[in-house]
Amino acid sequence: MNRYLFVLWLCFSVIACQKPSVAPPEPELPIPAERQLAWQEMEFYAFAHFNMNTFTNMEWGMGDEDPVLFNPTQFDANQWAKVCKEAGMKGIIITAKHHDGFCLWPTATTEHSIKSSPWKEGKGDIIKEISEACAAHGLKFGVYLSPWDRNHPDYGKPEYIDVFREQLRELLTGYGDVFEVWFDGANGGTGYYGGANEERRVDKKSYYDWENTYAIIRELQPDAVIFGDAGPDVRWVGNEHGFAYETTWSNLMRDSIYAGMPEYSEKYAAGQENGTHWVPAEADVSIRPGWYYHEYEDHKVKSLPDLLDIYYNSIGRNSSLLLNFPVDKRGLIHENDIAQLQKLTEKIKEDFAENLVGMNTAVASDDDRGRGFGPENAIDGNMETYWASPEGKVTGEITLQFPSPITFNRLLVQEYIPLGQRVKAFKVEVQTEKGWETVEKGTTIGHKRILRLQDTTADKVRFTIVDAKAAPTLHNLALYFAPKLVLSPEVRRDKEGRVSLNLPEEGLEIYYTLNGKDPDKQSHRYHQPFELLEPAELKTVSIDPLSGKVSEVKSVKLGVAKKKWSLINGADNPQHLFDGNEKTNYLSKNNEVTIDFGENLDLIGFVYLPIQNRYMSGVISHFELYASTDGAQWQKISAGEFGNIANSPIEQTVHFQPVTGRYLRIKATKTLDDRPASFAQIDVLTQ
Ligand code: FUL
Repeated sequence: MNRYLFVLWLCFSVIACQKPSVAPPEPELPIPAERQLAWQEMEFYAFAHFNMNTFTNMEWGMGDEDPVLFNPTQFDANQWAKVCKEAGMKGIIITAKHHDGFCLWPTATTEHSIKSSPWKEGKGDIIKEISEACAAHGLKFGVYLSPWDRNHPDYGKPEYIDVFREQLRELLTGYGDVFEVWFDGANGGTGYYGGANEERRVDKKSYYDWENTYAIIRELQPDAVIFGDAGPDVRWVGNEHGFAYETTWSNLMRDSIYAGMPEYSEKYAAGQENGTHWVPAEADVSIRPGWYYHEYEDHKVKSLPDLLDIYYNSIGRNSSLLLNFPVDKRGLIHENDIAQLQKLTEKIKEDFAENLVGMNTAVASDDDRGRGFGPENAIDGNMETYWASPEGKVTGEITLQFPSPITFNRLLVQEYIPLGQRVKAFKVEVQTEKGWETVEKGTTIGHKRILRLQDTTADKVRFTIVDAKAAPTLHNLALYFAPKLVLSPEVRRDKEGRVSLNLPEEGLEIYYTLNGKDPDKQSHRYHQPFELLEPAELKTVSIDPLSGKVSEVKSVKLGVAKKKWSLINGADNPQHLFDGNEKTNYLSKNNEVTIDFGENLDLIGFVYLPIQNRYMSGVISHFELYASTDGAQWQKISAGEFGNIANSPIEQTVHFQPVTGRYLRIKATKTLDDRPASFAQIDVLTQ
């Protein structure tokens, strides 16, 4: 063979070896469009609710707000972008206009915008600064534009649709690439509407003529995905707590749905196996109870266990995660929110630090399509290659064999979605002395499915697709060992004086002391709730027996138990006052609560935990306290105001001169909203 022919032969052989020698699976419709595939890769990105509501302490503004109110003191788009980038988020979607109609850019369509605000003397442009900061930090940029506009005089009339479309054009032409356009399903109702102050309902199905609005987006930003209840590209997950479903299809019966339809969440949000269009789910959730900033929620930023649940129940269930920051009045992401976000990011990094399926793992399948579609493609780290069952076969197995036993508690699996979502049922098994044992069963996979499993040790793991719509494909199968989340236990004491210590994760040991010393492995080991009637300082710690990692010590000062306490002349549900559960509330009848301790106590203080609900009612701002030994003669022991309780509804403690009393009366002389006084919990301090 001459040299030229040899080189040609070599090239052919190399290509022939690499290229699959059998046909790839036929696409199983529906399949994602290019723009959707690019979006699927993003997985985790930020929502920023920052607009007029930030300055009026509202969630839904009425539309009559004075633009003069919009005036952030330290707005810094780079701070937002830096925080998001460092957390591994891939983009930011900003509320360019919320329901109140105030526009964050100098639009030509209305005077109700940043132009009329004092910020930068009306010459500023928040959208410009955010889009530029995103570009500078390598983040994608998206816009939320509320279809409902409670300010515009023409809302509800055909003329408004032109205004809305013009606003969209401005946003899609003036600020570079847009990755997602977000349309809210909340539409129509009361509003100011240019001074009309009336209710305007619209026909959600026809008023917006969505098809022609979408056409503008396709023309100006062909790569942008459009979000709405019904897509067309990305759909709402159907709740605002950030959870997708055990069974989550990206396929949707799109033509049966319109934005804001009442039965959407129940009937459509999980997608449908036989859905006609590819419209994957996006889980939107705020890091605080509200979407907008309220100082009174500074202590309510979601905990790490809550954020982890959101992560695993969204990204781990075939959905993306759109995590909202209620940007504060300064124009910054609040430090409490950043702290929690960082904890989440670090924990996720830790959980997925090392894929245990590696170079030394032997992989086999019961059957595959042939050369180019073998099981090695599911573990090669290459997202373009995949394992596939033969055409017509709707099951399949991949077995992983490790040189020595591994311990894992996370399984991550991905279908090759460019060919459609196929898997309907799967199971995970490990080989034990007794044979194959099932560790977990599941339904859908889609773009990504992550299972949180018990710690499992084995050297052979089998992943079986039990049923699928068509020959299954997998392009990634990985196992991880996530270290335990070693947090100090939550302490609760109920009315009977039973103390329980709770952790979000199983498998940790809990130790405690009652003598003021820091607990360690020599201290009391907690197994079940125990009775503690006397006042004590309870210190607790949790320890991971595997890694030896120890949590911070938590110290709680417990007063006298409430076993003998009773309420005199109370309203319904008196137990809610003393049950140690901050999620239940007691609503007083007459702004007064009188407690009988069942014995004389040497009182030195009173503790009030106001209602912790998202929407508060009856929060006490002014109070008087009275004590009595016989329930007849009353002595006033304290009176005052809970100064900042509107902004910071945390536990309030009142200290007073020592007094002996069997009875205590709390009189609410004023509540914030003049509704009957409410209580999440009350307690007393004794000598
Ligand atoms: C909802 C809106 O009404 C909320 O105010 C918030 O913007 C949330 C993301 O969507 O439908």
